Amino acid sequence: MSDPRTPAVELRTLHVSWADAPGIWGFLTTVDHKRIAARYILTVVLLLFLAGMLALDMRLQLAMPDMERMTPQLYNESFSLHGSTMLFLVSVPVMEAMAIWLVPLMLGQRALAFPRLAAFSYWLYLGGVLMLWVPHAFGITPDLGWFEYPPLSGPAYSPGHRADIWAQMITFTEVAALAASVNIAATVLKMRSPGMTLARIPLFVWAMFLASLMTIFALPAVMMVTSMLIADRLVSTQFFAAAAGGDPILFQHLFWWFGHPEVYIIFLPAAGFVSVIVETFSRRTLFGHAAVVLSMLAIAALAFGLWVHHMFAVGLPRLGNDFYTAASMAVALPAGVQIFCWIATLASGRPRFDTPLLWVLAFIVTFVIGGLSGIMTASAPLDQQVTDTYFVVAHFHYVLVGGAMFPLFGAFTYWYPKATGRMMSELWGKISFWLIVGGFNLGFFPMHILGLQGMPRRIYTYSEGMGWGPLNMVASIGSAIAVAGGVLFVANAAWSYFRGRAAGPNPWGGSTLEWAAPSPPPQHNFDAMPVVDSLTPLWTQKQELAVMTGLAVDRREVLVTSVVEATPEYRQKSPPPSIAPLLAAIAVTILFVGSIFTPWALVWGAVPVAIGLTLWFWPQRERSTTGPLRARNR
Ligand SMILES: [Cu+2]
Repeated sequence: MSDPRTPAVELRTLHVSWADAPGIWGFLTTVDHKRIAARYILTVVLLLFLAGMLALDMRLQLAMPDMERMTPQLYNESFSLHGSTMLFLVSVPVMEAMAIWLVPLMLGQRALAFPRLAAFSYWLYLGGVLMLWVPHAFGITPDLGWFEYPPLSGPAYSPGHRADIWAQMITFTEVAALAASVNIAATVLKMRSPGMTLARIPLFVWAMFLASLMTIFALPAVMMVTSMLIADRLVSTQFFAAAAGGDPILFQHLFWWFGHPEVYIIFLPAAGFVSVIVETFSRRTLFGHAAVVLSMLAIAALAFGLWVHHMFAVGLPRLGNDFYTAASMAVALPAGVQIFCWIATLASGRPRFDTPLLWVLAFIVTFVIGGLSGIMTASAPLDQQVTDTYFVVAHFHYVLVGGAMFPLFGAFTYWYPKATGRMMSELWGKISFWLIVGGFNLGFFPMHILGLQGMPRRIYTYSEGMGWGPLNMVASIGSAIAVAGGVLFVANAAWSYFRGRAAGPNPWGGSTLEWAAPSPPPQHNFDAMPVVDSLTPLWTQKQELAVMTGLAVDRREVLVTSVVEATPEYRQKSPPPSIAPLLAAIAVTILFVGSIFTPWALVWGAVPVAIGLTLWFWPQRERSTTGPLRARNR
C-alpha cells in the first residue's frame, strides 16, 4: 500500500485520534491531562473560597473581645475544616494539578505516562472533597484540628463519626495524591523529549519530580496513622491507647514524619514556579541553575530529618531535641541558596515587572519573614514559649501563604495565556495583587506580637482585660482585605477568559517547550515532537525547533526515552479514554465511606473496586484507521 497521506491529512488524523468523545460522555471518560488538571484547579478554587470564608468567619469572631457570635463547638469545627481543607485538599492537590497540566507540555510530550491514573486521581480526590464537605452540610464536621491527635480523637473522647470522617478522608485522598505523584515521577523519568538530558530539565519539572518522590516517601506514614486511628475507633485495636500498652506519641511521630515534609512538598513546586518566572522576566538563564537543583535535592533529603521540631513541647529526650534543632536550622541553608540565586538573576538581568514577577517579589519578602520566624521556632527553648500561640499561626501562614500561594498566583497569571489563549488583565491583576499582599501582611503580622504576648491558638474568644483586642481588630481587617483581593483575582480570571487580549503562543517570551505549543494547546499538545539541544530551547534554538517524526498519527502514540540522556527508546500506545477510572474511584469512595459504618465494607466494597479495575485493564484490540503501522524515518 502506498502512502497517500499529505501533511494536512496527517494533522487531521492526529486530531481525530486524540479527540475525546463529544458531550457528557467525553467529559466523564477523558484522559487528557489538561482537562483533568483544569478540573482539579477549578475544584481547588472553589475550596479556597470556602476555606477563606471559614477563615473570615473566625476572624469576625476574634475581632473584638468577648464576642459571642460563634459557639466554641462551631469555632472548633471551623478551624478544623479550614486546616484540613487547606492542607489536604488544597495545597498538595493544587501543586499536583499544575504539574499534571504543565509537565507533559514542558517535556514536549503528548500525554502523561499513565493517563487513566491521572483521571482516577482526580475522581478519587473529588470523592475526598465530597466526603469532607457533604457531612459538613449536615453538621457532622471534624472538630479536632487538622491533625486530630489521640487520645482526644480516640473512641473514648470522640464518639460519633466526626473523627472517622476526617481519618478516612485523609487515607483515601492520599491514595489520589500518591497516584498523581507516581504518574508525574514516571513521566519525568521516561517521557522527556529527545535531547532533554538530566541537565536540560526545566526547574519546575525538577521541583515536581523531587516533590513527587517526597510524596511517595511521606504520605504512606499519614495513611498508616489514620488507618491505625480508624482501627482503634472501629475495631478496638489499641495502637494509641496508653492504658493498653499503646502510645499516643506514636501518632505524633508518624503524623509529623509526613507533616513536616509536606511543607516542602508544597514549597518545592512553588520554588519551581519562582525559578521559571524569574528566568523569563529577567530574560537570562537562571544564575546557578545547578546550585538550585542541588539545593532542592538537599531540601528534599533534610525535610525528613526534622519532624520532631513539631514535638518540642512533648517532653522528648534532650539529645533528640538538640539534634532536631540543628536539623531544622540547617534546612535554611539550601533555601537561602535558592533565594540568593533568584536575587542574583534579577540583579544581573533586565527584569520586566509584570504581575507574575510582582508575585515572586512578594513571595521572596514574605518567605524570608516566615523563614526567620521559622528559625526562631526551630530553637527548642524559644519554641517552649511560643508553641500553641498565635506566633506559630503567624509563622506557618507566612510560610504557606507567602511561600506557596503567592508563587501560585504568579504561576497562574504566567501560564493563564497558554491555557486559555488570552491574557489576564494587568490592571486588575495589580489591584488584586496589592489587596492580597497588603491585606495578608496586615492580617498576619500582628499575630507574631499577639503570640509573644501569650495569646493561645484555637481559642474562640478572649476577655477584654488581656489587651489583645486592638491587634486582633487589625488582623481581622487585614484578612477581610485579602479575601476581597482573592475574589477580585478570580473575577479577573473569569472576565479575561471571555474578554482578555489574545495571547499568541509565547506572550512572555518564555524559554521552555510549553511555549512552542499553540495557546491553548490542542489535545495532542504538539503537532510534531520537539527535539532539544539546550536548557532554554526557545531562546537558543533561534530557527524552528527540530522535531522528531515517525510517531503514528492514526492512534494515540507516545515516545519513551531513556532516563539520563533522553534518547528515544521505543514508541508506546497511550491508553484511550475510558469510564473505568471514574467507576473505580466511585467504588473506592463507597468502600471508604462504608468502612466508617461497618468493617465489612472493606470486604464487600472490594467487589466493585475489582470490577472497576478489571474494566480499566481489559485488553483492547488494536484498531487502525489507515492501515498497518510503519516506522518512518525523519
Ligand atoms: Cu516542621
